[in-house]
Amino acid sequence: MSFRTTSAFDYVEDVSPGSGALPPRAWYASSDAKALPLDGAWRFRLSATADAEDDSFAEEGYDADGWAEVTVPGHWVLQGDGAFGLPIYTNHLYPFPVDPPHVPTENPTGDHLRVFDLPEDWPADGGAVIRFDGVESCARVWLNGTDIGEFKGSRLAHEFAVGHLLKPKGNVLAVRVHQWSAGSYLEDQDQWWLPGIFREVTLLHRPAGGVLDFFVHASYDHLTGEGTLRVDSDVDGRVLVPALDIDVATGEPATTLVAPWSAESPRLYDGELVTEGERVPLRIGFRTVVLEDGLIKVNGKAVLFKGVNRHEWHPEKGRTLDLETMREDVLLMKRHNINAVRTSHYPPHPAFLDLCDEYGLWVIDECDLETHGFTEQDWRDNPVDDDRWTPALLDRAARMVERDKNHPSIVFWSLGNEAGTGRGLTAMAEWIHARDSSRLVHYEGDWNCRDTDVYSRMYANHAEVEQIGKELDGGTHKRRGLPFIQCEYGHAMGNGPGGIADYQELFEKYDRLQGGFIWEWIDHGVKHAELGYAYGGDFGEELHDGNFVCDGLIFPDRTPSPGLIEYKKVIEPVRIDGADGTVRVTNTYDFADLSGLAFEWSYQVDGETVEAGTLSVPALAPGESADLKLPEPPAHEAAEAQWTVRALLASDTAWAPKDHVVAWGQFPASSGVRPSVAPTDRPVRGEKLITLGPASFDGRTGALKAIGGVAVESPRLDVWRATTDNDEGTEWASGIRYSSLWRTLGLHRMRHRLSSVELGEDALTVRTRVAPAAREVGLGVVYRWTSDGSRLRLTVSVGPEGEWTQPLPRLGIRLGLPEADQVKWYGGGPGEAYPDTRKASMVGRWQASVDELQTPYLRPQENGARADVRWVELGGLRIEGDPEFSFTARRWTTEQLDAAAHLTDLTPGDTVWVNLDHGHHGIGSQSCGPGPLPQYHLRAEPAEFSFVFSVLSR
Ligand code: IPT
Repeated sequence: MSFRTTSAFDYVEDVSPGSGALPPRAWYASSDAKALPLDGAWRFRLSATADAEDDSFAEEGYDADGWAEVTVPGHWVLQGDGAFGLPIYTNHLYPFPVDPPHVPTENPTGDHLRVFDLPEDWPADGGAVIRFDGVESCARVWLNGTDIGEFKGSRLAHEFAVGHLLKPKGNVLAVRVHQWSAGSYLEDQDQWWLPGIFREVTLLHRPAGGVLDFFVHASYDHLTGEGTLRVDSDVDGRVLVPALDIDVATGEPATTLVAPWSAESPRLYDGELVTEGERVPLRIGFRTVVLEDGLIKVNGKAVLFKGVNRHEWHPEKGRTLDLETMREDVLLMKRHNINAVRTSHYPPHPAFLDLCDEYGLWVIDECDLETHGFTEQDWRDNPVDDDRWTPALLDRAARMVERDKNHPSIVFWSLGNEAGTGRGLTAMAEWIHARDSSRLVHYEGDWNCRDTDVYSRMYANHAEVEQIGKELDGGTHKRRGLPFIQCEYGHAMGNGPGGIADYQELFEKYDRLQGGFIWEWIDHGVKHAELGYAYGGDFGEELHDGNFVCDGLIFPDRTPSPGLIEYKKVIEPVRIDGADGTVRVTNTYDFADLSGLAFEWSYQVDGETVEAGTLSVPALAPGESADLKLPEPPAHEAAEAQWTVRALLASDTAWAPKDHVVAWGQFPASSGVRPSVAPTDRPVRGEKLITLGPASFDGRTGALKAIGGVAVESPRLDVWRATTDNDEGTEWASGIRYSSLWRTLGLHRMRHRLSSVELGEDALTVRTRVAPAAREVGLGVVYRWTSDGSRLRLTVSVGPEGEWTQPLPRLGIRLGLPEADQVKWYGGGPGEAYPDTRKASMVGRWQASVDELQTPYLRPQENGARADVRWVELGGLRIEGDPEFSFTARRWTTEQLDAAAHLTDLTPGDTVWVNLDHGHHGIGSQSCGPGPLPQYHLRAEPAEFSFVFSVLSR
């Protein structure tokens, strides 16, 4: 019989948070105490198990010359071109047996070594601490051969006192990092598993009489306009705020008139905490967060969160983000009208919170805690309901709150994500409430809201959200008194999310609904030499969740996806609508009046702006509206005309320049004339061809061959689209899986049976039946061609036969053109739009190349449709619609798009395939959430639509 005895490696599987670290405290950059960053190249040795090597590498004089190198901060699996292992992506499944607190014997372990000298001017007196800002998932640390402790809690800071161990030269810092530990059970977030020292390591001098920990309390009384500041500090000192003439002792309150902090006007006052041995800069924002009358109020006002969930992500560096990347996130959010961030699902790099304070974003700071994989066993053995784990949970809560407590942007502490329910969560909430009464507590996993100050849900559908808004949802007594937010909704995976405008309407209609946070900010695609961007499965993981990790509003390179453009429009802080020469402007900010915005009108005829001017709008207060008269419209011929009114920044702000468009509205002034073709020509049968006006058709099949000099792959009915991630759906999350319903029915392999080609007086009529093998259902399709000699009109009539129980993916025609590059159109643009994602589509004249029309979703799928198109010109043809239509144009077929797994699978062919669609099924959000609302369904119903083709003169 053999058994394992206690060993030097037991800490890996120990449920305790660790040993040796200092108590958590506020994270700050001192004005005068020295700091030595230990970033850069470190010696690195990878072992297959935790106990493969002893600790001799930590000894001074150890020869690590033969070791590899990694860059710190960084994840080792993203360095070394695969030599150091590879990333693993799982959503909620643990990539190891659920056997808490045990982890596999195969436990990649990275030994990191760094030798450093103290700078010449490093003070001889005082102490020093070494701070680790983030290490995944468990580390043991030695300095100059002395074991100083070990810790878990990957996205939390840990400090160790090391002053007594330092020497001027040749300090040896050794860090052993294990990929798997007991801590991994608490870190089952939906993201890549990426071991390493991924945030900075810094040596901090601690002067005698220096600052230890401090807590800035800065409240705002909206009735008097006064702010009260009190800085509690472990070490006594003074608090200075020159702009407010404040000079008080720590612990003493000072009250004076102030400008409050809000996400809309993030007023920060520079201050200083001065102790005998140190000066620390403070950035003080005065605001008061309360739960009152069942609402979350800041500075006396209920706020509406227009939020997003942000994971830390960089396509090459993983969760190692530099300051500029963090700033880019914040600027992009601000420029797209986002006012709130949930730091899903762990405390971010502290610098990100500084940026939120500075630029203005409401923050839900979330603890590094998720035990989602236990759902597979009905939450049995869930660590959050097991007292042995509670110290680790409390440690995580304290490390978050203590590190981040001085950020005015944080309004909620979140206990974590998807961890079920249990006593450990209650203990965390109690600790947090006691430590910081100036903020509220969030957690989604307990719908009874035992421990929380808000009723929070994820992916609740519109009907349920409306019930909650109307307070008809029942629930516990406590829950009934709480406001509601959707901490996740609008799953932005691939094409979508659809239906967010319908949510926003509800959020704005019912007071109890205080908004939501789109899931999520960025696609976690990993830059990859062959695949462009890799997702789950691309690294040969035995268990993975595919491209479920690519569900953001921005692509991995941080270019906005259409989802972000749509969200910006849906949440714009000014509503602009109008009719009959009057425009109504409504201020939907929570705090700001409209004095920061300038307004412009323009008048378009057939999509071209013919006149424009400024509009003077009063500085409306939040919630106020004004009806303003527009000027007399210019005289023009009978044509479609619209008013477009824009709200622009009146001057430069910290986050966007003057003239940045914040909001817009468009409304009709006069309607246009539909394209008409008098059927004067008669189809003529030749030897092999039938001719009609400028067109020639195959004499046997009636298929169009050319219009004038433009050869055409004949248009024919098309109902298929390369299924989107939302069409794919998920069994566990939504149960709506159009893709499998449609494929079972055979909509991706429709057969076309020709029944007749009829040459009439003034029309060529081709009758067909379009249906899938093995099924009774079908579509009777009649193509009727007419011409006035120069133009060609096609009218398509569709009549469903049999019993159709499923919606159609799309309904329209597909044709091929031998060459097409530049595309011009009059209709919705500039970006893509589908029935439930079309708020941001603005009617106008647009142009793009065929390549630019493609939206590069990481997993290829239907994309790029321009909606409400009156006409499009491409490949030498002008195509007008009656009624308006939607089009896509690509250098590959729908079938190729459907089959591709990565963008690199798509290679341009010789033909540009053009779909002209009468309708599309809505997009929805059922990759994780509800499907398209009924009004966006494309039912199989009788339909008729026409296109007029003419040849463009070159
Ligand atoms: C929800 C998770 O909280 C989030 O991390 C992410 O996985 C999202 O789903 C899907 O992308 S949990 C789910 C059960 C709704």
